[in-house]
Amino acid sequence: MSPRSGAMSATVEAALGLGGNLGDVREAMHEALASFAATPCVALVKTSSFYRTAPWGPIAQPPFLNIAVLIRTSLPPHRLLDLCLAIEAEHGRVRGERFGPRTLDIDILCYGDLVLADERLTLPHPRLAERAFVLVPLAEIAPDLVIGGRRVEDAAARLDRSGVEKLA
Ligand code: PH2
Ligand code: MG
Ligand code: MG
Repeated sequence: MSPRSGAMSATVEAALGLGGNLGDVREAMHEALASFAATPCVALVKTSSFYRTAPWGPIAQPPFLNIAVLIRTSLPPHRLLDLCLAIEAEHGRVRGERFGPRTLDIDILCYGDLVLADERLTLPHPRLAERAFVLVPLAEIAPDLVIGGRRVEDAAARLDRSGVEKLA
């Protein structure tokens, strides 16, 4: 079968974390999901509920909206990163302060079992294990997924989830 025959070959399951706290983040996330779904080499598998989450990190800022998404993709990891950055840019993302407020952040949490670290990308995401705003939404859609040797649901259970509120 030729690689142009339509079906995605050699796909990998990847998990993405989306977050934002500036502007209409819910709308930005719906549009981002539509952009992923419209990309030929990407299929949406599952999307979590929306969560309102207390800001994590050293900066005082408004609460975030966070979701997790499972996709299947035939894009190699750095092309998937390019796609995530392009979708962020469509939503007015201006790279400001590290860990600071943003319209839409799209992080690759894991890409199959791939372990990788270069100047652009570290997989699995290096701060996953300490972030309830990532692991609680991800545990909703992929409790049995194993990242870095630990089930997502078990990793989420170790964290203080008091700042993470599932929205209706
Ligand atoms: N993203 C950050 C910094 N802090 N806090 C929450 N609750 N959610 C986020 O998505 C988030 C954050 C930088 O990527
Ligand atoms: Mg982030
Ligand atoms: Mg990011």
